[in-house]
Amino acid sequence: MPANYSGTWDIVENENFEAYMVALGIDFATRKIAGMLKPQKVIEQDGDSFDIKTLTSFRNYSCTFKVGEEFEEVTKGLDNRKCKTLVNWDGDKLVCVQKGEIKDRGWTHWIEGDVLYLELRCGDKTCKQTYKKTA
Ligand code: YOG
Repeated sequence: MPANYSGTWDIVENENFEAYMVALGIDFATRKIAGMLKPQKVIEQDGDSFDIKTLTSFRNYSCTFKVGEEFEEVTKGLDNRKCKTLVNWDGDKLVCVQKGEIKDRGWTHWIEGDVLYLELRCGDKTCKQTYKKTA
């Protein structure tokens, strides 16, 4: 039985997001707006099937996948790149590799109680986000 990430999670910490966005090539004006946002994750999980929505007042991003099955991800509204994306379990951690133009890109999620962690990696830059469960 894998861990259950389902729920609504509100951001409480967002460390190094600016450097992560620079590494992704996001322009200055967009970074200034994005840096003010308080993203919410709405996660629906059924076993190995995930729907992760990242919601903000500026833009939303939605990603649907099955653990262990590579898919074509287009990071629409983010850096608008195409990746071959694969998410795997590492114990109860969700480890994502986004293969594409940018090397060493991916993210990792894990949960401790009602806290959801997310590490976003782009090259040698890592953004560390923390979310609290609100529903
Ligand atoms: O999440 O891959 O939970 O998809 C990363 C933002 C700002 C847009 C968000 C809107 C990277 C302008 C998704 C931000 C910055 C800045 C919220 C992270 C890029 C553009 C939509 C992500 C995974 C894991 C699931």
